Amino acid sequence: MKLYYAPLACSLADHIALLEAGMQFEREQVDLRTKRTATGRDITEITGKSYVPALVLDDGEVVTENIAVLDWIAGRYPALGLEGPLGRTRLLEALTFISTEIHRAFKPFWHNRSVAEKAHAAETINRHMQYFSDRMRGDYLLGDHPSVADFYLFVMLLWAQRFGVTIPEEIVALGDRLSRRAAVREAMSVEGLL
Ligand SMILES: N[C@@H](CCC(=O)N[C@@H](CS)C(=O)NCC(=O)O)C(=O)O
Repeated sequence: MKLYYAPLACSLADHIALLEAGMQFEREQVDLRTKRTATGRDITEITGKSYVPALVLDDGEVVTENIAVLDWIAGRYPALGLEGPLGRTRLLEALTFISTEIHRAFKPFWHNRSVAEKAHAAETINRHMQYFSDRMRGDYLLGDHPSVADFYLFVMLLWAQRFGVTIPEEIVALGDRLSRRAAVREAMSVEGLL
């Protein structure tokens, strides 16, 4: 199995999740500007979408889209998911909220849009983070143990720090807890983020 990732990209969530799950995997960095992988391949040969994350499974199947990759990992390592009749639904609900509302809201920062657009985006991001903060019932996003949704949110926290976006204190504290985990430190170290 091989993860194609880029430093500080949303693929960091999958990187952390694979390490947390103790899965055996290779990893290869992708330059998102040139679309070249570290071994000189064009990422478009691996995934026609030309972006990360892309997870190539042992049978050659390629899984893309963060929600799908994280759900796949949680399916194989249920400790990173959520128990109960609505467990998977709640997990997908959180992952989708992060992907389609929070991740997407960072676009004005990545594309260096106007000050007004960035201010509006920062307000949206803070409001969405507050939604999570108001509903946390344990040390982590969905309870007492970290799920793959925490790792995706963690990447959003790093982005918020990078762009100076204010986020609720409870979510900052969640990020601090996550950043002390061995898997998080290893993934960040490999990606050159420490
Ligand atoms: N819909 C994709 C989007 C993934 C995505 O936004 N990847 C970014 C990094 S965070 C990327 O590779 N961007 C480079 C590009 O689109 O050219 C998903 O949810 O996984």
